[in-house]
Amino acid sequence: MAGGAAAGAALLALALAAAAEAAAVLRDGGYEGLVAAVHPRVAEDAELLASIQEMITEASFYLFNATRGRVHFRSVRILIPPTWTEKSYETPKHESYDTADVIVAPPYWKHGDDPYTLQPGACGKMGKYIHFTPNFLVNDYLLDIYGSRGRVFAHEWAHLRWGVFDEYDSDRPFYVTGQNQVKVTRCSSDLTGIYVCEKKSCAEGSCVINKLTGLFKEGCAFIHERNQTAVSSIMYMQSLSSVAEFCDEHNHNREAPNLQNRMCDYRSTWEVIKNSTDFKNNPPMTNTSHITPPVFSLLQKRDRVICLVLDISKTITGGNWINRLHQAAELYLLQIVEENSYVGIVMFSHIGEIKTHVRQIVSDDVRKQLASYLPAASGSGRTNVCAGLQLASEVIRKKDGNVFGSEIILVTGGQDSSMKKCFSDTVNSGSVIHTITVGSSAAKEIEQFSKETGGLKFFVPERLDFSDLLDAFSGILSRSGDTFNQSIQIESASDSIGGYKQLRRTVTIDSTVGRETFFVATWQTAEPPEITVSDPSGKSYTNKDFDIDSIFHVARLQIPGIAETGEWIYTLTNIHLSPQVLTMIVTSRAANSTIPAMAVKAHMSKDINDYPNPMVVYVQVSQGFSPILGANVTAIISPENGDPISLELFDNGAGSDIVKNDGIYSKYLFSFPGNGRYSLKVHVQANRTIIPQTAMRWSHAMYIPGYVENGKIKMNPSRPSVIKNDLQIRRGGFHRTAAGGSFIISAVPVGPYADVFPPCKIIDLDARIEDNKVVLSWTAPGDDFDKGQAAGYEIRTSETPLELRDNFYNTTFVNASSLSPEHAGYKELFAFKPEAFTTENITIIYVAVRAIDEVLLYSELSNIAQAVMFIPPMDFPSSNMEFSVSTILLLVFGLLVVVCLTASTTLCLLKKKDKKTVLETTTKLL
Ligand SMILES: [Ca+2]
Ligand SMILES: [Ca+2]
Repeated sequence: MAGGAAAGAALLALALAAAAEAAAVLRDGGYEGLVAAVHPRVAEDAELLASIQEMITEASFYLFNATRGRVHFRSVRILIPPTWTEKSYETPKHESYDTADVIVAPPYWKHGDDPYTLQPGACGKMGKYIHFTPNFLVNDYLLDIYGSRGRVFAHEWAHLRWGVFDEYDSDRPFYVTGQNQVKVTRCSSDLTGIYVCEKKSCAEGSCVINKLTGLFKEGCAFIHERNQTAVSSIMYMQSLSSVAEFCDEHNHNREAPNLQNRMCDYRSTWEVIKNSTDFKNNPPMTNTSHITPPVFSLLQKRDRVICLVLDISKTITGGNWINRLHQAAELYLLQIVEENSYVGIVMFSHIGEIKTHVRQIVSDDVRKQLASYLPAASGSGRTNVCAGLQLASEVIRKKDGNVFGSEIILVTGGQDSSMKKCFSDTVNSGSVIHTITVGSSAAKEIEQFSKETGGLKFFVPERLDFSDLLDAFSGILSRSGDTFNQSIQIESASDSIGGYKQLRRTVTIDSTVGRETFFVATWQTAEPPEITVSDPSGKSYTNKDFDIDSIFHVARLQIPGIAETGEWIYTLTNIHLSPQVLTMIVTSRAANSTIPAMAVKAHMSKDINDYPNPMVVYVQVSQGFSPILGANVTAIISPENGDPISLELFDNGAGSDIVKNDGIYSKYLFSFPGNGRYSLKVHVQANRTIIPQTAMRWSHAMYIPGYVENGKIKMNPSRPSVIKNDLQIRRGGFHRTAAGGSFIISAVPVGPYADVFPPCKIIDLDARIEDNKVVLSWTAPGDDFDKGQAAGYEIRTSETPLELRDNFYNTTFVNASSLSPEHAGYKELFAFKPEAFTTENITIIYVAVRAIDEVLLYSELSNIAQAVMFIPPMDFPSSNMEFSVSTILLLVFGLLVVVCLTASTTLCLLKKKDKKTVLETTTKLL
């Protein structure tokens, strides 16, 4: 991909897919409506489309066999970006780049074509999307490195859909077994191959054992035989032609220190897959002998058509609904909605009225003209959502006769029992419906419109004096992947300010944003507050620089050109005696089309939750596909009534956070003041920007170093080296806010509340051996999930992980009474001398921990940690093995000349006399 390679060299403005559920649905053993979307920055290439189809077709048959006739792909939709030539493609309905199962986009880091799956949840939870690079799809030299594309697809699909993890581990490629043998982290352990050293770091040119760890030193790689008899596993090395199955309970390698074992409690991938919703709800097909290849449809969305459908029947006690609605919808039209979109406006109470048919936004004047059509007065009391939706359909259809792929932004707060009348027609029309539900009296079915059409949904509490409605509108962005043209919310602050008092804050504008920067203030009284905004150079803007709308109480300032990078200070002074709510919203857009802006996405683990089950709040902070570390992330969760809940989120690999330092911050949410709707909003702030350069922490396809084929080693080119520094730290911080949608809570009892919340599961338990002692470390959970302080720990050990998992009470108890738990989030350290080590010749033990709270509620069992007692190696190899070793090494020696010629950057030396080279599978190999 010539264009793609050039594009890949620069960091591009890429979107991370939003938090929507996977698009594909499983029916009668076939996945239907799988969406693969191409990023608008990918150069047009028909080969790419052919390759996607070929890949998924191959995957369908492969997966059908691997799952023993349970699943295959029946229909696939490929979403072609609007940047490609217009052809006779179909028009998408609800599909979008942001909600696709599979995205094709330039690489996530500079040299990486590793396909990967964004998988932020626990074992068995669905991931967000699979990312393939254009290079991976069209360049055949990568076939040797990753194996056939269809098989890679099957591997990634298992990550995405069934929440299983990789069975290799680049951090721990080798391990020492209970029999004191060095082995390769793999599944199944029937796979054969030899050890080869491919780096200068190997002293004698061959694999050397580090006497301290018992493992091979860096640079040693295990090179698999290309022709094997082992059939497992797809989550390890699906590229091998013999591999056609997942590891199951019979051949699963329980000793391998990989993510699958750690995350899934030593269950095999097949056991986890069998337990997935897909498999539980879909019995095996009765006739499994024959399946047809998937059917592909090619879709392309040209114009973005939006209709605002605004409820003017709503009343709010002590507030002015029309004012609030006007302020927020105007903000959307003037600052948020992307250039070139077509926008129309409908309002409704008991009847609907078309305010304007669609106009294309080609200038600021069009934006202002559209805003002039916004409703200025409230309507009669009754609410008739269908009246509004029917007119919206008319407005959209008038553009070019087609409703498919259009968007409706429905804002409503009144009671309406007649929604059933138009529900199915609306949902089936092909429009995506984004809903903003206001207050607690809104009809329960509103969110169903979003759910059924893949739209966004927001909730705004009745306390309309805050900025929630403005934030909801700010969160409705195009979902095409074109982040360069999207609005970015930098600041959203609102507070009740006393007479003659000030709202004064500092907001950092970073170098990735600054184009079309707006400062917008709102207030309640007749006269505006005194406003000042100072830029980093000290230049001040005051009321006279603002565009002030005294009817709707909005003041707007657009900073000319690109807003200066640095700290901006704003002050709103209430010039009245009585207190009033003042708000300040700052939005901007990316400064540069080739440098992605720092972006924030927030979502909840579920849409609907029953007390006392916990939920998880996730916030992803990124620049393009690169994670941003070290940010302060605060989530604000607002109920229908009562005070908002504030939570601090962490990216520490503990509690709810599955992976440390991946830019995904999280926290448990479990305490709710009542039933009903809740909204999520996040504030992200950092004083400096930290981006790891080398991290590839997500579930990704293996970069295969080479194969042994017919007794000869054939190495692939080494992975392109990356910048040595692990972290890139940039001067200067940033600010962001984002609306994260809404969710519904039920079954919350009326107080007083008993403690029904156990400590959370410990997921980062680590065990190592020091001086005949087992040293454990983990992050402390709390009394309630990850909050507070637990009362104690129960620690047990066993020689097998399964005994700990399935029979915890019968395993060896460790006296931990001296251990008093730390506050949640702090590190625990505990050492003990295991009895087993003193009495028997045992070198490997497994440890697990449960935390206990004040009312004797137990946490789930922690991850099961493995500690290996290393005894310096026996004399390797035995005399009859030596023969084998020499034979192999001679072959290797003959070959590496070739390898060295073709891959000159790799220093490949192997000497035939190294006794420390352990050939685990010698007999099988020869
Ligand atoms: Ca994380
Ligand atoms: Ca508790």
